[in-house]
Amino acid sequence: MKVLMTGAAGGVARMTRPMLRELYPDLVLSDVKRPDDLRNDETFAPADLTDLAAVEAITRGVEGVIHLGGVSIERPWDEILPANIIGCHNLFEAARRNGVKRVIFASSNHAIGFYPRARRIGTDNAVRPDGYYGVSKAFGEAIGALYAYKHGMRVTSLRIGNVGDKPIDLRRLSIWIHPEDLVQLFVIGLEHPEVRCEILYGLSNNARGFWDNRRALELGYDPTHVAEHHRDEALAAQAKLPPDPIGDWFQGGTFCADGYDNKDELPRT
Ligand code: 15L
Repeated sequence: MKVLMTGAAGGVARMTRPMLRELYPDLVLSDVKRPDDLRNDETFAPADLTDLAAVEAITRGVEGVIHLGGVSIERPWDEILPANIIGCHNLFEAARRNGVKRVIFASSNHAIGFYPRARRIGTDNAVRPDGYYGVSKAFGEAIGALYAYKHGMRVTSLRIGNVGDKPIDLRRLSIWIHPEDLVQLFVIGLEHPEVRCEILYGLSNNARGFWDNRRALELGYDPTHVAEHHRDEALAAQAKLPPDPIGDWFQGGTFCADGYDNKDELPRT
């Protein structure tokens, strides 16, 4: 299967590329800039996501896309708009024109960041973005659904928590995903015959998880990494952080606190 990965110079790509190139030897990597750890045996095709013709060129002959490209943190709207809204539309439209069958969209927990941590949510709850970045992820899920239902593309939106070797604080004990588990979800999105239009949560085996990920489990997801194995270290790191009444309340953490000026009582639902 010829797979294209956008955002190949970013952190999530760096952690997952070594595993993916074993599974998909024809993996093509794309980004605006060349990954500084690019190997001789990796194929790199530069493209700016805001340039539809360029995105059409890199999706030609491709069967599946892992779309990690765009801005990956909260930024002003004039940065989010081109990279994450226009760029995401270009990716889906170019993929449609080229008959790409499968797209995995890297959504984020920040599409639903304004749910309180005490509430366990699934994928039927309405989005509650915690910034422009979260809005762009909700947009990506929506345009993915459009291309799935209108054009028959098989689309998987992964609401990724925090990718890394271990959870780094209290919130991450709930939302952490190890790169090996994330690769499992990529493979489900690229290959599982039942995938039509899915929203799955990207978290490892986390006892404190905020999310009901039953659909991922139904599709065979079997996370092998256990957040609680890192509990003491994560809690020690948390103890060094200053209290944050807003960020500590909501699932999205500091993204929720950033610019928060809602004078109402905290929502309790
Ligand atoms: C994300 O969506 C970001 O891409 C990542 O940098 C982290 O901030 C992560 O969420 C998180 O919530 O920890």
